[in-house]
Amino acid sequence: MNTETGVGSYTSEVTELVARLRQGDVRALARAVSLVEDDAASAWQILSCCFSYTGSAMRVGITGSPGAGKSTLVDALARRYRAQQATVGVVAVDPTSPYTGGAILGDRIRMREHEADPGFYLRSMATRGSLGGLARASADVAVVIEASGKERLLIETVGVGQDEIDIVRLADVTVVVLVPGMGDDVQSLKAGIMEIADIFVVNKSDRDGADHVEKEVRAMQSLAAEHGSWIPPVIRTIATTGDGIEELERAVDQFWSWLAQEGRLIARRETHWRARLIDMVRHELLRELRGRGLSDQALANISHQVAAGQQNPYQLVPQLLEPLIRR
Ligand SMILES: Nc1nc2c(ncn2[C@@H]2O[C@H](COP(=O)(O)OP(=O)(O)OP(=O)(O)O)[C@@H](O)[C@H]2O)c(=O)[nH]1
Ligand SMILES: [Mg+2]
Repeated sequence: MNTETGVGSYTSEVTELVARLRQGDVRALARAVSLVEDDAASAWQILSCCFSYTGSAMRVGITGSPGAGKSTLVDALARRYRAQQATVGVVAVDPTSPYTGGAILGDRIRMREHEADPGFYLRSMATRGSLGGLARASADVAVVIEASGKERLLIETVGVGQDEIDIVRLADVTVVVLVPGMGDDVQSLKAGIMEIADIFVVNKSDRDGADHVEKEVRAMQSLAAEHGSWIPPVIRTIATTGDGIEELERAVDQFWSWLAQEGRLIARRETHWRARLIDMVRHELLRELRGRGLSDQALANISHQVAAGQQNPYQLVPQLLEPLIRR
């Protein structure tokens, strides 16, 4: 937290950078996203400044097993939105591949195709060793991209672990992508993934077994709890040909309209923010402590001393926090 400039006032660099990205300057947007992703010193100010321009975009999360066709679906959806003049931002989070991995490379190629289109922006992200992790970084990157005026945010992530489920919680609408065959038994899917689905997609419906997957999902729909009057539909698609994309788009719109009623959207975002706020506090406290010398090495030394019984953690932690809470 930058206390020098105080809450609500920004350095001229930050004001200028955000003004430029708001005007559609793609380089400024890319720079701001990088600063935020790297958790640079100016990140907090950039985010604070950008936040006032967020809240109205529709955030659609697309998750599913590796290779299920998420990117192809995201691309197809993005094209439909662009054809309707809606601006689109994509955050593609790939925790499994190294930074130079195939998926990211593929995403770069996708981006190049859209390069001439100022109404489209894609950012690929992979795991960084940084504090706070990928869920925080992707949430922050989404804020910056939305502030650049994108009306639809598509968030792609491999649905395998808790991290990815946290990322999906960023979304207002969650699409879970399943595929026939490949031993991809719906029963073996984590219940967590089933529960977060607002819409199921059976992609690669050109393959044998689409019926079977659809039947299994319908049989397990009781797991898709807490949806009240919304029954998650099952949409069949062939992302590579565009078959079913229109139906998917319609289902997303229908869910969005359903969310808009009876305060559901606010309730959903509130759940997201409850987790995020705690995460932000933890992140900032750790950052402050690191700024005061709590390096990885120092942490290792302290841990060693505590393990060896030479330090009392219940005394140590209040001591560490003391300078931060002193008025
Ligand atoms: N036959 C068929 N192939 C598809 C379909 N959709 C996608 N594919 C192919 O499946 C492969 C993986 O597609 P991607 O869109 O990269 O899948 P992904 O889920 O984004 O993959 P990761 O991000 O690596 O997890 C590509 O070769 C696609 O062309 C489909 O509906 N039918
Ligand atoms: Mg992908």
